[in-house]
Amino acid sequence: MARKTPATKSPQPNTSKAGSKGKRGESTASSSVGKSGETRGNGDELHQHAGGKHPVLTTNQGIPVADNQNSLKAAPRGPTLLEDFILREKITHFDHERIPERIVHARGTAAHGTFKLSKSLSKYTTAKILTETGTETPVFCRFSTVAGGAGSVDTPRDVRGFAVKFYTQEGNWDLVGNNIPVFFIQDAMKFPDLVHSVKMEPDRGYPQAGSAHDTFWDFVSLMPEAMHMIMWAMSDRTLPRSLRTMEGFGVHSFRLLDAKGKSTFVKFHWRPVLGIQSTVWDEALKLQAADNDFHRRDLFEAIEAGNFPAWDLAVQLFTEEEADAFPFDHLDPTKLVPEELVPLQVIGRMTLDRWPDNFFAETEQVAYCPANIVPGIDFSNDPLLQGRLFSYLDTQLSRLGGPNFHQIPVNAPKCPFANLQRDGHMQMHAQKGRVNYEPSSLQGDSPRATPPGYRHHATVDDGAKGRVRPESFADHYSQARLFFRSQGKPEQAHMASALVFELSKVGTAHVREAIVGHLRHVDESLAQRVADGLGLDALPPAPPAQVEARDMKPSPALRIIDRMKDTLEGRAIGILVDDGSDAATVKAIRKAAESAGAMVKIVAPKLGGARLSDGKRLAADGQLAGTPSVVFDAVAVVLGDEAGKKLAKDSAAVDFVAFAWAHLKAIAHDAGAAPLLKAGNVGKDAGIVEAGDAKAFIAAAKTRQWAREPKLRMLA
Ligand code: HDE
Repeated sequence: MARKTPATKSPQPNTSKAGSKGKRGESTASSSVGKSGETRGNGDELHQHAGGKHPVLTTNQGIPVADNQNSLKAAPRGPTLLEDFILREKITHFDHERIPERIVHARGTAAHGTFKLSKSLSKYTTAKILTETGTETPVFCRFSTVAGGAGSVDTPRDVRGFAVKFYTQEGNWDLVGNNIPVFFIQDAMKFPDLVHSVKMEPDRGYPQAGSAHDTFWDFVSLMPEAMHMIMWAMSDRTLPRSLRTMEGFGVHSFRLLDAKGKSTFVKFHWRPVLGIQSTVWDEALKLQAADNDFHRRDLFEAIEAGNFPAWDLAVQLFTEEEADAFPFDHLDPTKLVPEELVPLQVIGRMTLDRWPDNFFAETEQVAYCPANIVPGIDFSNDPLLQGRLFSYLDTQLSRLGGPNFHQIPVNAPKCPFANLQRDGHMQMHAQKGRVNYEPSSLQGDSPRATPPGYRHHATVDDGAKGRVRPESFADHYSQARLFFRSQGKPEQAHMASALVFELSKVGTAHVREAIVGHLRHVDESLAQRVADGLGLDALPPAPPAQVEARDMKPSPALRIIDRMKDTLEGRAIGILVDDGSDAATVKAIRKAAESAGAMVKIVAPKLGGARLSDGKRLAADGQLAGTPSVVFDAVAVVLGDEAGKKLAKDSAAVDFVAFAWAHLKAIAHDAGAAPLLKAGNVGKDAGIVEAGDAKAFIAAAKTRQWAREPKLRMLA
C-alpha cells in the first residue's frame, strides 16, 4: 500500500541544484519525494536563465499546460494514471518522431538559396527558368552520401548526391544529380541489386557507409558496365573536401523543347565557384574520427558567416544528329560527353544563402523526383532515367506516409497549383465546393486542363518490344580508360591505392582477381599496380570483352588537382598557440589569411585560450585534442620556447603537425615550434615556411604539396 505523504512543495528534480550531489543521471527526485512528498512545481525553477517572452505551453489541442515535469499520479508515490492525456499525448508524439530513412542518400545536408539565369536558352526551350534572365528562382539543395544511414559519417569514400529543387513559376523542377557524371549501371532493373550489394551485408549488419566489402565488389566484378563509374569512385572525387567544392551533374541526357516542339539534347553540370577540391584518403579516414559532421558543419558555418557557396549551372547542348555521330551512346548513363567534344556553356548561378529553420521539416522531409519537370524540358530514353521516373514518388509514399507530401512547405510549389485530387492521409487543404471531378458544369472556378500546358516530345522509336540491352551500350571500358588516362600522376596513384585499399578488405580471392582482370581492359599498368599492391604473383586473366577498349583523347577537364583554384576562399586555417606565443606573429598570420578569404580558427591546449607574449589572453576556437589538423587546409604553429618543448611531448600536438605534414598541407612555424615539428617528423619542402613570412604561408596554403606525397606514403 502507498505510504501516505503530505502534499507539500518540494524542489524540482534534475535542476542543477537538486541534482548536484548525485552522480550523472542519478536524479534526486526519489529522495526529495521520499522526504517531503508531492512534487508539484510548474518548472519555472528550471528556466531561470532563459529570458524572453515565452508563449504558453499547450497540448496539440491547445489546452494550456501548467506542469511539464510531473505525470498525473494517483498519489504522490502511487501509480501514474491512464487519464493523464498530457503525458500520453507527449509520449505518443515522441514515439512517432522518426520516419523511415531514405533507402539510399539517407545522410544529407541542405540549404535554401536562389538561382539566377544569366544566359537565355530561348533558342532551344520555352522553359521560363532557362529563358528569363535575371529572374531569381528560389531553390532548395540537398547534398548526400549514398550508402550510409542517416546517422553515418560525412566523409566515407562514396558518391555524393547533389539534388536541386527549383521552385519555378511553372512548377517545381527537380534536378536530382550526383557529383559524378556517370552511373554504375545501365538499366533501372539492376538498381536494387546494386544498392543491396553496397549497403551493409544483410547477415552481419556491416560495413556501414562504405563499398570496401565483398558483396559490392562481387557484384561489380560481374557487371563490367560499372567499370567507368568505378574509376570515378576510386578517384579523389569521392573524397570531397567540402560540399562547397564539389561539382554536380544531372548525369542523364535530357531534352530541351522549343515552342514548335523541336528537341535539343542537354546535359546539366554544376561548377563550384570556389573550384573543386578533395582530401587525400588518409585525411578522409581521420576526418571520420575527428568530426562525423565535417561537411554539414562546414556548410552551416559558411552560410552563417555570410560566405554563401555558389555554383555555376552549365549545359552541354547537342542535336540528335550530333549525338548519332558520337563514338558512344549518350543514352547509356555509364557514358559522359567529354567537354572537349561538346563544350560547356555557363547559363546561370545558384547561391545557397539560408540554412533551414528545422532539419527534419526541411532537409529530412524534402522529396526530390526526377519526374518533376517543367514545360520546355523533357526526358530522354536513358533506361536508368526511365526507371527513376517511377521510383522516387513511390518511395516517398511510404517514407512520408501518404499521397499529400507535396503539401509540406518544403515540397509545395511556390506557384499556384490546383487539381481534383482529394483527401488522403494528412490532407492539409479544405478544398471548397461540390465539384471534385472533370468535366463539370457546376462550378466556375474548378480547375481545367488548359493548353499548351506540359507537352511531351513526340519521339519515334522503332524496333521490336523486348527485354534488351542495345548493342550501342556494349563498350564498357573505353571511357573507364579515358578517365584513368586523363588523370595526372598523383591522381592515378590515388586511384591505384584506393583499389588496393578496397580490394584488401574483400575476403574472397576470386572477387579480387576478377576485378584486376577487368582493370586489364582499362589500363594494363593500373592492373599491374593493383595486382602488386594486393600481393598477387601474376596478373589474373582479363575476362572476355564484348567490345575492346578504344583510346580516346585525354580530357584534362576530368582531373581535380590541376584544376584546384588558386585561392584561400572557402578554406580553413588553424593556428596552434599556447602561453607565450608571439602575439604579433599570430596577428599577422590571422590578418593575412583572413584577407585572403580563409576562415581562421585558434587552437590551444585549453579552450580558455592562451596568454600570448603581449600579456593578453587569446580565446581558442577549438581545444587541441578535439581539433586536429585534418579539419584545416593549412596550419600555423606559433609557440614560445617553453610551450614548444612541452607540446613536443603531447601526442595531440605531435599528431597536429605530423598529420598536416602527411596530408601535404602547408605548415608555418616559428623557432619555438621546432621541437614539436621534430617530434612530428616534419621534413622540409616548399610547404614548410617561416611563421614570420605570412605572404609565403598564404601562397603555400593555397595548394597541397603533391611532390611530398611519394616521400611519405607507399602509393600503389
Ligand atoms: Fe536515386 N533514388 N535512384 N539516383 N537519388 C533516391 O529517392 C533511384 C540515381 C539521387 O536528397 C530515392 O527519395 C533509382 C542516379 C539523389 O532526397 C530512390 C535509380 C542519380 C537522391 C532513388 C537511381 C541519383 C536519390 C531514395 C536507378 C544521379 C537523394 C530516397 C534507376 C543522377 C535525393 C528518395 C535527396 C534518392 C531511386 C539512380 C541521384 C529510392 C531507382 C543515376 C541525389 O527513389
